[in-house]
Amino acid sequence: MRTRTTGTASRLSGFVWAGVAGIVAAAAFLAAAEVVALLAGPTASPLLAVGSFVIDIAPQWLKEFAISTFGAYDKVALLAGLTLAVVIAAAIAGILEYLRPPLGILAFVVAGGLSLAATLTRAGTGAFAFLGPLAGTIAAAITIFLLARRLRAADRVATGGEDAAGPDRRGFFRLAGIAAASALVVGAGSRILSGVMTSITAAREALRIPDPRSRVTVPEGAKLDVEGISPLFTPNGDFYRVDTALTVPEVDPASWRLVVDGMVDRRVELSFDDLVGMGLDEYSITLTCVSNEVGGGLVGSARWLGVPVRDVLATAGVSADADMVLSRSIDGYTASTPLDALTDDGRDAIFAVAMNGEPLPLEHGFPVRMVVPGLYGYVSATKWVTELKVTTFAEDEAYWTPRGYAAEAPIKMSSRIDTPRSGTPVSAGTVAVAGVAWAQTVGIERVEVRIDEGGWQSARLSAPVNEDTWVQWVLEWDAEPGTHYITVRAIDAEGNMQIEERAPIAPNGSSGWQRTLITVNGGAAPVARPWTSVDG
Ligand SMILES: Nc1nc2c(c(=O)[nH]1)N[C@H]1C(S)=C(S)[C@@H](COP(=O)(O)O)O[C@H]1N2
Ligand SMILES: [Mo]
Repeated sequence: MRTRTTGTASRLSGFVWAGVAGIVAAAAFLAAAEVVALLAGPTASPLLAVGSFVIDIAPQWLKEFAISTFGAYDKVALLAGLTLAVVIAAAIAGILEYLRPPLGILAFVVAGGLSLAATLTRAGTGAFAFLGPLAGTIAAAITIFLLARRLRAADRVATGGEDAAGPDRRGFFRLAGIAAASALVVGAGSRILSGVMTSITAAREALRIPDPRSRVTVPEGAKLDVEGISPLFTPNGDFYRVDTALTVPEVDPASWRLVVDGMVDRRVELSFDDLVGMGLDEYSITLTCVSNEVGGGLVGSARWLGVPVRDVLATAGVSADADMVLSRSIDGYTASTPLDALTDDGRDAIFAVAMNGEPLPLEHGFPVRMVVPGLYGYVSATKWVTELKVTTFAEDEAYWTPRGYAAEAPIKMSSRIDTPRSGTPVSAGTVAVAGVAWAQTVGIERVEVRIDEGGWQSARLSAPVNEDTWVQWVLEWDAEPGTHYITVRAIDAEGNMQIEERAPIAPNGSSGWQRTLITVNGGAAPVARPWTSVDG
């Protein structure tokens, strides 16, 4: 005999299992879409399409929050959040189908429609991209239909007085298990297979880049030997990465083309071999992100092998009325670069194909990206670049322009303290205060350091590689026990002082002098006042 209590318990467990059924159906959706994406092209993968869509429509403050909170893991956080949302929504759809069929199926159809919309709005989707979400929706609808039906049948058996673990509930578990297992196998299998099939990594390893005509000369004294200072050239593995791409675009150098069109005499199309055949040289350039806070890490230096953009533009013949070049990436990202910055003889704007002695890493734009000294990355450093449209600022707008960032954005001179670090106490005595400073296209003349409210002292600079590359600086400090503020500022080769006034990263880059609070151990340390604010 069943009592009222077990009846309620069975109802409750019915809800739970209906939720599980919804999640299994969602897994079936993803697995079916994934296996179809294998044939229809990688952009048909619905979770990633929805993720990319979210990145594009997310308000600017949210993106800034994500970058500042999760740093390089911002995309991992996005995917985790998205997965959680999908799991919750799927469980609700399962319960709906259990209580009010076919509301659950309807929910999956709506979700399928949304993911279809997200997929179709991706740049570079193939003609069959719709097949992924379609297959997913069908798989999910069938799964949820069958599972919820079993669950309801099991309830009827239970209310009819039979044991709830009777044949129908067993049937539900069997079916749910089979569906979940096959979703897992099919989903994971196609992911792995697609990794093997589109092995851009192999293409990159096989790529032979011709020797450059010239190499960067690194002068004696260009590298200071200080523990904790940023290396002169940032190793590729440590180089910051910023882009809107949820998955790294896979561009085969064999089929890569660069198109130059717009306000030109003739449209030009170059293959990878055509480009590197124009003659490679090595350039040392420090790249900086507009999102870099004062003292932040979104800046790095590398030796790039590249071809001047001006040489490529010259083959197309640029109209005198143009004032901007809109560079476009394979994934649809665009940047607006002033035409002058690309054609000036004095500025080494390049198409880069190699970074620190190897082909561009995939996440840094393989096989070809732009690098323009003196302009923030978002207005110049287009990765996976495939098109240059010669145009005007009046006519065209780049990705970040309607999202709260300036259409033109030269890099603001800045200086950074690498060591000592706030939060890592040092011992009293001689302490090397050191870091880097950059003023691309002009060069750093002097770096000055102030301890507490003392006078400004000139730091020793490394020998500059060129005006486009940061310099290292160091100051020996006789540190006394206690807490101390260290402030740094730079002066460029034209005598300009680094801007003291603080500015946020939007709309055109942060400014201000970095000030850091350092604890020096040893002796009787004065007690730090708790109300002292830590700045920078
Ligand atoms: N295709 C593409 N290129 C891009 C971006 C992007 O989102 N997509 N971001 C730009 C920004 S904001 C910066 S700061 C630099 C960063 O280059 P890195 O990731 O190699 O350091 O790339 C630029 N090029
Ligand atoms: Mo950036």
